[in-house]
Amino acid sequence: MIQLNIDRNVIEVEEGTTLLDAARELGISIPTLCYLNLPHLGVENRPAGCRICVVEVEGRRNLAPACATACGEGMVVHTNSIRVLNARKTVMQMILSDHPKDCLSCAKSGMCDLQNSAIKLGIRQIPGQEFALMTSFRKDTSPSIIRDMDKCIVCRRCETMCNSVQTVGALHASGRGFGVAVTPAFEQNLEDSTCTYCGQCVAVCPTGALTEIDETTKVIRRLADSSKTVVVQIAPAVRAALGEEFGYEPGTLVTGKIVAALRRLGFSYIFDTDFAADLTIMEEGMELLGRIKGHLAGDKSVRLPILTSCCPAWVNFFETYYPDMLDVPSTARSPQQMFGAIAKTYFADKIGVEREDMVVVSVMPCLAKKYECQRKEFSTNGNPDVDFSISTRELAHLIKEANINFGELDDEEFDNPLGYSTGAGVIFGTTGGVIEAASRTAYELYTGKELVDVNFMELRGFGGIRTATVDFDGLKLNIGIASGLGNARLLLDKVRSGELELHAIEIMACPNGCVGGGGQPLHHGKEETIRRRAEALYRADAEKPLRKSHLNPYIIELYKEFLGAPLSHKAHQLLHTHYYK
Ligand code: HC1
Ligand code: SF4
Repeated sequence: MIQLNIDRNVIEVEEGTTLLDAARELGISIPTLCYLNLPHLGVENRPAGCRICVVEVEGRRNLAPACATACGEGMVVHTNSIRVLNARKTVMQMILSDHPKDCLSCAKSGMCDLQNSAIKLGIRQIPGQEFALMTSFRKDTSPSIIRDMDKCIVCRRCETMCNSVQTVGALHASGRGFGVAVTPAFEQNLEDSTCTYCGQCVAVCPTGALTEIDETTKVIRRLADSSKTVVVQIAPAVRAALGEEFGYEPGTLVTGKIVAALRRLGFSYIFDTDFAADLTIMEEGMELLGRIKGHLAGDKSVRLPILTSCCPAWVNFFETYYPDMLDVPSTARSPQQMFGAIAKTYFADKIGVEREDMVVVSVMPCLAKKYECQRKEFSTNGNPDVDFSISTRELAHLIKEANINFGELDDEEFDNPLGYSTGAGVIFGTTGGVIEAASRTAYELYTGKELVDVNFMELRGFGGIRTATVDFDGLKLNIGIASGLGNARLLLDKVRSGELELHAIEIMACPNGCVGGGGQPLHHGKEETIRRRAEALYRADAEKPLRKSHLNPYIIELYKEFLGAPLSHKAHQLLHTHYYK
């Protein structure tokens, strides 16, 4: 153990502890900007690049970055001496000297770490600004994300997320001095890189350098167009997180208030992606059972395991890295896309609206859903099944912009038929939820028996890679679950090499599933926030009168009136897809 003195407090720490961690243990807050510690993901970003966390160590000539300086025996440290405060201010002024000053119109305004740090440090002027040459980079726009490197402070948090957590490797720092920027290889556009649009880089970016494509203006225009019927669907994970934008604790369920807010915003029909999640289970569950039965009958052409395919960043990832395994994922479309296809056929017919006059908007915790809407296989004659996908954050902006007092809204109910869901549809939003939902239905359809306890506790948890065996009345099904693309890669490599034999695998690109999505209120990867959102979804499930997708009366009606049966020709046309190398 090492003993040192920080701001006149004596503390004993283990060897290797940084000054930042030792100070935090004492309850002393040292500001940071580039530093990001996500122990549950096994990553710590501390390039010691920003220098905002400098502290004074007696006997040393230079100030030391607290995030990257190990405690030493007998050290005497001052975290807020005049010298330290002056240095931090100068460092901030230098960072700002090469940073755009358009905070008022920046997408991250109000939630920007750089802006907040500048406020805390009392920055009122930037000396020499009139002579400074601002570095300017071209903006890079992709279907989901905008890169504005003028606003990059080279904290490299995005690199850590993309490379160490997601193992995608789409972003690297390049250049020197003022010309340094974080970019895909050869400075190509994100769209031409291996980027999956998972949005995890956006979730940790402390400035406006990485933001989502904002579709709210287009949505407002459609809402103002009286010739359009604008239908909205809300993804499972949104209801457990949107409240954070309005001062609620993480994990507060605000489903009824979201419905009420969307009605006030002028949407014609307020529906639930959870309905489509129930539909996904019907299609994917039948596909799973079909493959298992074929496998048991000795059919060598049957591919197992089956992989879930509802996460577009994951689809993007396996198309890039596992082109030899494209027949393994389920062909079921994601709930977002199933919803769009059903809304613009079955529901449009029901209410007598032409496809071209219906606009489908989705509210998603995800940025890759924007890209998914644009995949050409999800459109008819150029008319997309889902017109616009906005993130949870964008919905919060819409509500604030419309001056709606969210906290005072009374709960309202979804419209039917596409607004009714079972508890199985709700848990899609957290890691393990899709495979648990599928197991509830597949169990009853396979065994013909009632599943009394629907809680498959063995499939729940927050570990990045999990395996479990579920018992279908004697048939043991080996299930794999991974969240985070790095974990997905580890799991899939084992499947590819034959080291792991599984029947079904659920994969979600974002660590801990959609609750931790890149479009959610900025969580900076904090596990506790994401965990509480997940717990909220399990609570919502437990409170539902029906908890098995195949019992959803509106799903039963949909098959009876329109689709026929799961995996029917029509179901294949509207609800299934294919993948590209
Ligand atoms: Fe998800 Fe899904 S669960 S992918 O995480 O299958 O985004 O919430 O909407 O489509 O239902 C996201 C969440 C979401 C789809 C569903
Ligand atoms: Fe990497 Fe995901 Fe960001 Fe793309 S969206 S650059 S894959 S972290």
